[in-house]
Amino acid sequence: MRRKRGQMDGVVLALLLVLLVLAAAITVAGSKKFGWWLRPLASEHGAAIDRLFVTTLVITGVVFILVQLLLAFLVFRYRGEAGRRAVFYPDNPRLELAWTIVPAVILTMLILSGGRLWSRIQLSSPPPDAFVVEVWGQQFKWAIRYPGKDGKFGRVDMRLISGDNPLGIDTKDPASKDDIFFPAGEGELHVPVNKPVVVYLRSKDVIHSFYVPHFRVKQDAVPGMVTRVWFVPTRKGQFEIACAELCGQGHYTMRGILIVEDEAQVQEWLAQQSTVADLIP
Ligand SMILES: [Cu+2]
Repeated sequence: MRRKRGQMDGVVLALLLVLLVLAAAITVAGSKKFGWWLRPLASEHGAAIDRLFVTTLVITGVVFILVQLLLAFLVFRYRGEAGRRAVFYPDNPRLELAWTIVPAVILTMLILSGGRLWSRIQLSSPPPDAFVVEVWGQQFKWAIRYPGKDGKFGRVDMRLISGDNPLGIDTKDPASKDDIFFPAGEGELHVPVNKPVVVYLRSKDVIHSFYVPHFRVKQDAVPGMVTRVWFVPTRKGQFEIACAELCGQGHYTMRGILIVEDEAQVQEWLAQQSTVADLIP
Protein backbone atom coordinates (compact mmCIF):
# COMPACT_ATOMS: atom_id res chain seq x y z
CA MET A 1 0.00 0.00 0.00
CA ARG A 2 2.77 2.34 1.01
CA ARG A 3 4.73 1.73 -2.20
CA LYS A 4 1.60 2.35 -4.32
CA ARG A 5 1.09 5.78 -2.77
CA GLY A 6 4.71 6.62 -3.38
CA GLN A 7 4.31 5.72 -7.06
CA MET A 8 1.19 7.88 -7.36
CA ASP A 9 3.04 10.83 -5.82
CA GLY A 10 5.77 10.34 -8.38
CA VAL A 11 3.26 10.41 -11.25
CA VAL A 12 1.62 13.58 -9.93
CA LEU A 13 4.99 15.25 -9.53
CA ALA A 14 6.03 14.31 -13.06
CA LEU A 15 2.73 15.65 -14.45
CA LEU A 16 3.16 18.90 -12.54
CA LEU A 17 6.67 19.32 -13.91
CA VAL A 18 5.46 18.70 -17.48
CA LEU A 19 2.70 21.27 -16.94
CA LEU A 20 5.20 23.79 -15.58
CA VAL A 21 7.55 23.37 -18.55
CA LEU A 22 4.60 23.60 -20.95
CA ALA A 23 3.32 26.82 -19.31
CA ALA A 24 6.82 28.33 -19.47
CA ALA A 25 7.20 27.35 -23.15
CA ILE A 26 3.80 28.85 -24.06
CA THR A 27 4.65 32.06 -22.20
CA VAL A 28 8.01 32.44 -23.94
CA ALA A 29 6.53 31.63 -27.38
CA GLY A 30 3.67 34.05 -26.72
CA SER A 31 6.03 36.84 -25.71
CA LYS A 32 7.95 36.37 -28.98
CA LYS A 33 4.74 36.77 -30.95
CA PHE A 34 2.83 39.40 -28.95
CA GLY A 35 5.65 41.29 -27.29
CA TRP A 36 6.76 41.08 -23.73
CA TRP A 37 5.28 43.12 -20.92
CA LEU A 38 4.80 46.84 -21.48
CA ARG A 39 4.03 48.36 -24.89
CA PRO A 40 6.89 50.45 -26.36
CA LEU A 41 6.83 53.79 -24.60
CA ALA A 42 5.45 56.85 -26.43
CA SER A 43 5.09 59.55 -23.76
CA GLU A 44 7.39 61.75 -21.72
CA HIS A 45 6.24 60.92 -18.20
CA GLY A 46 6.04 57.17 -18.94
CA ALA A 47 9.76 56.50 -18.38
CA ALA A 48 9.45 57.19 -14.64
CA ILE A 49 6.39 54.92 -14.43
CA ASP A 50 8.27 52.13 -16.21
CA ARG A 51 11.23 52.49 -13.86
CA LEU A 52 9.01 52.16 -10.81
CA PHE A 53 7.16 49.25 -12.42
CA VAL A 54 10.38 47.34 -13.09
CA THR A 55 11.75 48.13 -9.60
CA THR A 56 8.55 46.75 -8.05
CA LEU A 57 8.69 43.68 -10.27
CA VAL A 58 12.33 42.94 -9.42
CA ILE A 59 11.79 43.30 -5.65
CA THR A 60 8.57 41.25 -5.54
CA GLY A 61 9.97 38.78 -8.10
CA VAL A 62 13.11 38.06 -6.07
CA VAL A 63 11.03 37.62 -2.90
CA PHE A 64 8.60 35.35 -4.75
CA ILE A 65 11.38 33.09 -6.05
CA LEU A 66 13.15 32.94 -2.67
CA VAL A 67 9.91 32.08 -0.85
CA GLN A 68 9.03 29.34 -3.36
CA LEU A 69 12.54 27.83 -3.14
CA LEU A 70 12.40 27.87 0.66
CA LEU A 71 8.94 26.31 0.57
CA ALA A 72 10.09 23.54 -1.77
CA PHE A 73 13.16 22.90 0.37
CA LEU A 74 11.13 22.68 3.60
CA VAL A 75 8.51 20.42 2.05
CA PHE A 76 11.27 18.08 0.91
CA ARG A 77 13.48 18.31 3.98
CA TYR A 78 10.70 17.63 6.48
CA ARG A 79 8.62 15.19 4.43
CA GLY A 80 6.82 12.36 6.23
CA GLU A 81 9.00 9.41 7.06
CA ALA A 82 8.56 6.31 9.16
CA GLY A 83 9.38 7.09 12.76
CA ARG A 84 9.53 10.86 12.30
CA ARG A 85 7.43 12.92 14.72
CA ALA A 86 6.27 16.49 14.22
CA VAL A 87 7.88 19.08 16.47
CA PHE A 88 5.57 21.36 18.46
CA TYR A 89 6.68 24.85 17.50
CA PRO A 90 4.06 27.37 18.68
CA ASP A 91 5.74 30.71 17.99
CA ASN A 92 8.92 32.69 17.66
CA PRO A 93 8.38 36.39 18.41
CA ARG A 94 11.70 37.48 16.97
CA LEU A 95 11.15 35.69 13.66
CA GLU A 96 7.56 36.95 13.40
CA LEU A 97 8.66 40.50 14.10
CA ALA A 98 11.31 40.25 11.38
CA TRP A 99 8.95 38.92 8.72
CA THR A 100 6.41 41.60 9.58
CA ILE A 101 8.73 44.61 9.74
CA VAL A 102 10.91 43.85 6.68
CA PRO A 103 8.01 43.52 4.19
CA ALA A 104 6.23 46.48 5.84
CA VAL A 105 9.28 48.71 5.29
CA ILE A 106 9.78 47.56 1.69
CA LEU A 107 6.09 47.97 0.83
CA THR A 108 5.94 51.39 2.49
CA MET A 109 8.89 52.53 0.39
CA LEU A 110 7.28 51.25 -2.79
CA ILE A 111 3.92 52.84 -1.95
CA LEU A 112 5.52 56.16 -1.03
CA SER A 113 7.54 56.36 -4.24
CA GLY A 114 4.42 55.36 -6.21
CA GLY A 115 2.39 58.06 -4.48
CA ARG A 116 5.08 60.66 -5.10
CA LEU A 117 5.30 59.80 -8.78
CA TRP A 118 1.52 59.72 -9.14
CA SER A 119 1.08 63.14 -7.56
CA ARG A 120 3.93 64.56 -9.65
CA ILE A 121 2.17 63.36 -12.81
CA GLN A 122 -1.44 63.84 -11.83
CA LEU A 123 -1.39 66.97 -9.66
CA SER A 124 0.97 69.05 -11.77
CA SER A 125 -0.78 71.56 -14.01
CA PRO A 126 -0.36 71.40 -17.77
CA PRO A 127 1.16 74.48 -19.43
CA PRO A 128 -1.42 77.03 -20.61
CA ASP A 129 -0.59 76.52 -24.30
CA ALA A 130 -1.31 72.78 -24.15
CA PHE A 131 -3.44 71.08 -26.79
CA VAL A 132 -6.89 70.41 -25.33
CA VAL A 133 -9.47 67.79 -26.21
CA GLU A 134 -12.42 66.15 -24.54
CA VAL A 135 -13.13 62.41 -24.60
CA TRP A 136 -16.51 61.00 -23.59
CA GLY A 137 -17.13 57.43 -22.57
CA GLN A 138 -20.39 55.91 -23.68
CA GLN A 139 -21.26 52.20 -23.67
CA PHE A 140 -19.23 50.98 -25.64
CA LYS A 141 -17.46 53.63 -27.65
CA TRP A 142 -15.59 56.89 -27.26
CA ALA A 143 -16.93 60.28 -28.36
CA ILE A 144 -14.57 63.19 -28.94
CA ARG A 145 -14.88 66.98 -28.80
CA TYR A 146 -12.35 69.66 -29.74
CA PRO A 147 -12.81 73.23 -28.49
CA GLY A 148 -12.37 74.76 -31.95
CA LYS A 149 -10.52 77.96 -32.86
CA ASP A 150 -11.47 79.87 -29.68
CA GLY A 151 -9.89 77.15 -27.54
CA LYS A 152 -13.02 77.03 -25.36
CA PHE A 153 -15.54 74.24 -25.00
CA GLY A 154 -19.16 75.29 -25.18
CA ARG A 155 -21.48 74.49 -22.28
CA VAL A 156 -23.07 71.05 -22.24
CA ASP A 157 -26.30 69.95 -20.61
CA MET A 158 -27.52 66.39 -20.64
CA ARG A 159 -31.10 67.64 -21.12
CA LEU A 160 -30.08 68.87 -24.57
CA ILE A 161 -28.91 65.45 -25.71
CA SER A 162 -30.71 64.33 -28.87
CA GLY A 163 -30.02 62.37 -32.05
CA ASP A 164 -28.40 65.40 -33.70
CA ASN A 165 -26.71 66.55 -30.54
CA PRO A 166 -25.31 63.44 -28.87
CA LEU A 167 -23.19 65.35 -26.33
CA GLY A 168 -25.90 67.83 -25.33
CA ILE A 169 -23.92 70.87 -26.51
CA ASP A 170 -25.66 74.17 -25.76
CA THR A 171 -25.75 75.97 -29.12
CA LYS A 172 -26.76 79.23 -27.38
CA ASP A 173 -23.33 79.40 -25.80
CA PRO A 174 -21.11 81.36 -28.23
CA ALA A 175 -18.11 79.22 -27.22
CA SER A 176 -19.87 76.15 -28.62
CA LYS A 177 -20.24 77.38 -32.23
CA ASP A 178 -16.77 76.34 -33.37
CA ASP A 179 -16.57 73.16 -31.26
CA ILE A 180 -15.87 70.03 -33.29
CA PHE A 181 -17.44 66.83 -32.08
CA PHE A 182 -17.55 63.20 -33.13
CA PRO A 183 -20.38 61.01 -31.85
CA ALA A 184 -19.34 57.85 -30.04
CA GLY A 185 -17.27 55.57 -32.27
CA GLU A 186 -17.17 57.98 -35.22
CA GLY A 187 -13.89 59.81 -34.90
CA GLU A 188 -10.22 59.39 -34.26
CA LEU A 189 -8.37 61.31 -31.63
CA HIS A 190 -5.70 63.44 -33.35
CA VAL A 191 -3.07 65.04 -31.12
CA PRO A 192 0.26 66.79 -31.80
CA VAL A 193 3.63 65.20 -31.12
CA ASN A 194 6.05 66.69 -28.56
CA LYS A 195 3.43 69.00 -27.13
CA PRO A 196 1.48 68.71 -23.88
CA VAL A 197 -1.97 67.25 -24.51
CA VAL A 198 -4.74 67.68 -21.96
CA VAL A 199 -7.63 65.22 -22.15
CA TYR A 200 -10.78 66.10 -20.23
CA LEU A 201 -12.86 63.02 -19.57
CA ARG A 202 -16.61 62.71 -19.23
CA SER A 203 -19.05 59.84 -19.29
CA LYS A 204 -22.63 59.64 -20.53
CA ASP A 205 -23.60 56.53 -18.61
CA VAL A 206 -21.36 54.46 -16.33
CA ILE A 207 -17.75 54.70 -15.20
CA HIS A 208 -15.26 54.08 -18.00
CA SER A 209 -11.51 54.42 -17.97
CA PHE A 210 -9.48 56.08 -20.71
CA TYR A 211 -6.47 53.85 -21.18
CA VAL A 212 -3.64 54.36 -23.66
CA PRO A 213 -1.06 51.67 -22.88
CA HIS A 214 1.77 53.15 -25.00
CA PHE A 215 1.42 56.44 -23.10
CA ARG A 216 1.14 54.91 -19.61
CA VAL A 217 -2.08 56.90 -19.31
CA LYS A 218 -5.12 55.62 -17.48
CA GLN A 219 -7.84 57.79 -16.00
CA ASP A 220 -11.46 57.12 -15.09
CA ALA A 221 -14.31 58.88 -16.90
CA VAL A 222 -17.02 59.33 -14.31
CA PRO A 223 -20.63 60.35 -15.05
CA GLY A 224 -21.49 63.73 -13.54
CA MET A 225 -17.94 65.02 -13.33
CA VAL A 226 -15.00 66.00 -15.49
CA THR A 227 -11.66 64.34 -14.86
CA ARG A 228 -8.38 65.32 -16.44
CA VAL A 229 -5.20 63.66 -17.59
CA TRP A 230 -2.29 65.19 -19.48
CA PHE A 231 0.80 63.89 -21.21
CA VAL A 232 3.39 64.69 -23.87
CA PRO A 233 3.42 62.25 -26.82
CA THR A 234 6.98 61.61 -27.94
CA ARG A 235 6.35 59.42 -30.96
CA LYS A 236 4.22 59.81 -34.09
CA GLY A 237 1.92 56.97 -35.04
CA GLN A 238 -1.37 55.23 -34.30
CA PHE A 239 -2.07 54.02 -30.82
CA GLU A 240 -4.92 52.07 -29.33
CA ILE A 241 -7.28 53.52 -26.75
CA ALA A 242 -8.94 50.94 -24.54
CA CYS A 243 -11.47 51.09 -21.75
CA ALA A 244 -9.90 49.90 -18.51
CA GLU A 245 -13.05 49.85 -16.39
CA LEU A 246 -15.44 46.94 -16.76
CA CYS A 247 -18.42 48.95 -18.02
CA GLY A 248 -20.87 46.32 -19.26
CA GLN A 249 -21.27 43.47 -21.73
CA GLY A 250 -19.53 45.25 -24.60
CA HIS A 251 -16.62 46.52 -22.48
CA TYR A 252 -14.07 44.53 -24.48
CA THR A 253 -15.13 46.22 -27.74
CA MET A 254 -14.63 49.72 -26.35
CA ARG A 255 -11.65 50.75 -28.44
CA GLY A 256 -10.54 53.94 -30.05
CA ILE A 257 -7.69 55.18 -32.18
CA LEU A 258 -5.29 57.90 -31.14
CA ILE A 259 -3.20 59.43 -33.90
CA VAL A 260 -0.07 61.40 -33.04
CA GLU A 261 1.21 63.64 -35.83
CA ASP A 262 2.85 67.02 -36.40
CA GLU A 263 0.88 69.91 -34.98
CA ALA A 264 0.45 71.45 -38.43
CA GLN A 265 -1.16 68.21 -39.64
CA VAL A 266 -3.52 68.15 -36.67
CA GLN A 267 -4.55 71.77 -37.30
CA GLU A 268 -5.03 71.07 -41.00
CA TRP A 269 -7.19 68.04 -40.21
CA LEU A 270 -9.21 70.04 -37.65
CA ALA A 271 -9.80 72.81 -40.19
CA GLN A 272 -11.49 70.26 -42.49
CA GLN A 273 -13.98 69.08 -39.87
CA SER A 274 -17.55 70.33 -39.47
CA THR A 275 -18.30 72.44 -36.42
CA VAL A 276 -21.30 72.59 -34.12
CA ALA A 277 -22.58 75.58 -36.13
CA ASP A 278 -22.54 73.38 -39.27
CA LEU A 279 -24.10 70.32 -37.71
CA ILE A 280 -26.64 71.36 -35.09
CA PRO A 281 -29.39 73.65 -36.34
CU1 LIG B 1 -16.04 51.46 -20.95
